[in-house]
Amino acid sequence: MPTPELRRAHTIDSQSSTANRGWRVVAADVYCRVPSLRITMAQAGLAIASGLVALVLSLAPASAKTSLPNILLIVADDAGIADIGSYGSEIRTPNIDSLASAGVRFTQFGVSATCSPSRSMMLTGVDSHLAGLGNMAEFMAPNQKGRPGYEGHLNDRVAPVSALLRDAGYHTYMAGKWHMGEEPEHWPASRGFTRDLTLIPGGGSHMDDMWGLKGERQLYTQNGKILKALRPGFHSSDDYTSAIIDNIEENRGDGKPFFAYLALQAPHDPFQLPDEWLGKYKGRYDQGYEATRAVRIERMKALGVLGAKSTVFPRLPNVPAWADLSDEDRRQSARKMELYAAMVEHMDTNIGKVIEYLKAKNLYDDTLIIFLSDNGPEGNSWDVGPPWDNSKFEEWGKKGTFIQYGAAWAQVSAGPFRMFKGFMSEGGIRAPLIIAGRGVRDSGRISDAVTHVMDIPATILKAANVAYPKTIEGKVVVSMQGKSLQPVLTNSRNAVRKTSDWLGWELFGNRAIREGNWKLLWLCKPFGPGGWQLYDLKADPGEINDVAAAHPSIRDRLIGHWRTYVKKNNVILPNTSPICGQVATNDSSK
Ligand SMILES: [Ca+2]
Repeated sequence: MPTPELRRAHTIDSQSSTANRGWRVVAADVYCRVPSLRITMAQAGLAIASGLVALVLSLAPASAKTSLPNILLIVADDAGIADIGSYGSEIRTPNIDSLASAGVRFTQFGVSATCSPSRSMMLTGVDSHLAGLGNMAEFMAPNQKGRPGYEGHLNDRVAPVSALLRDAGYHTYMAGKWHMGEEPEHWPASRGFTRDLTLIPGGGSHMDDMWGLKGERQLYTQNGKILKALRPGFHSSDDYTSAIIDNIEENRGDGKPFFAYLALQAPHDPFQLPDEWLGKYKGRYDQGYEATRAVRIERMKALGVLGAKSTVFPRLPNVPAWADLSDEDRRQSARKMELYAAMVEHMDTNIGKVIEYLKAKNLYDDTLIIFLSDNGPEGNSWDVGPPWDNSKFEEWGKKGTFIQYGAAWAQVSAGPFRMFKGFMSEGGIRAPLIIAGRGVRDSGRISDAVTHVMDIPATILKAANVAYPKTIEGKVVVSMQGKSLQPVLTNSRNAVRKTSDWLGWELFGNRAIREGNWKLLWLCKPFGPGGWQLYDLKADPGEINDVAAAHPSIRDRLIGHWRTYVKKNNVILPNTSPICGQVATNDSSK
């Protein structure tokens, strides 16, 4: 592979102060949004009823070098666990799959149900309700505003792994979507990244037009300064990847390791691709979503990433059977999935460019590579108006069009799991996680260890031999909650938690507690009963058999964990939520 040219084609505004941002992003322009999906009570009946020196010595073989590892963190935006080839997808992802072959695939990896809460935990190792993203900034409820943990950006009581690694002598590069604060003091450049190419808000066009949901101009930065324009022909996956490679190449060989955060915007909607990618999956989805989903689930079982007797959450009541669609509806629906699949493969191709670059420069073996998705697939849809224009079918997927695939195909992306992005059921909070490279032993393993996105910083800090601090810039830092995945990566133990350890979730008023294979779930009506349900995720990953009545003592113990979780993390249930409407804020038990 040729040495990448350093790109300086973006136009930088040398003034980066807020005052110069006359086109400042409107806070309501949210992409990482919440469900507009609404199903009726009757329809929902189905769902309800079915109701590193020391570390180097331990991470690497004794004969291995004692230098610090490079770290590459690759994040897909809204990719479902079943969208990745090595997790059962028909979508071609050979490069991500090569990481799976060289490393470990995790099957029980928990994230939050939307972007910014997940990302806050992924960079800090601390629960989102303590890190400042107790709710998404865009949906902060009146009773949450102004409260600690609900700043809507990474607050000053957490220590981002980027800042800790920078202070430990790492180069720290970021390219991609940020979504954790829009003021200059919140930007990546202010939170530990020495180089960046960043889409600051939660989403937008993948192309050079910089459009937000209403066609307004989105805020981008490069190395801490506002970008006035993107390179003509820009595509998010191509350009973020090039930026990361350019950054690594620029300082290669200077003796310092790097931490590179490739925060891809794909396959988040709008589905948009370079022209040569638009026809990649033509005709591939004419069989429809039920058939595609069934094949994926069988492949997941055959691959061993899903138990052979696993339950499957049924097709949602508001999703019509493929056979009942008109020919024109089938044509349009299949085309949306063709574009989505191409988004995933195009993203994978770019990930392949980084892997190829690392191998060509003899950096691969010294790099710990982490791939994950930040939340479940997006099953909710926007009503998008002008200037977006979807009126010409043959133009779909090009600049200026806004294609999204809706609940039916999101259920395909979620495999057997219940619901999708925005929900605390497994379809919203179970994501692919693959870790390969330096320090990972015994390639091609599948791990069912219960893991969480808060474990990512703990794993990175352990690999880099950096201690988690008690204070940062004179302020006390919230204690690390994540656990290093090192025991699993070194294949010394297939667990980082005891079976009695538990994890908690809350977003938009919906809640979950996981202890071993037990999961306590609270979904508001009509998505759940507006009360606790209990599931055995080993037997029932589809969360269709509520066993609370059969196991009251387990249910009550996990409710106790919920109360502890609320207290420990200062959880304030929102008094209004985009999914649940009015939430009973004092309801902590039933
Ligand atoms: Ca996301």
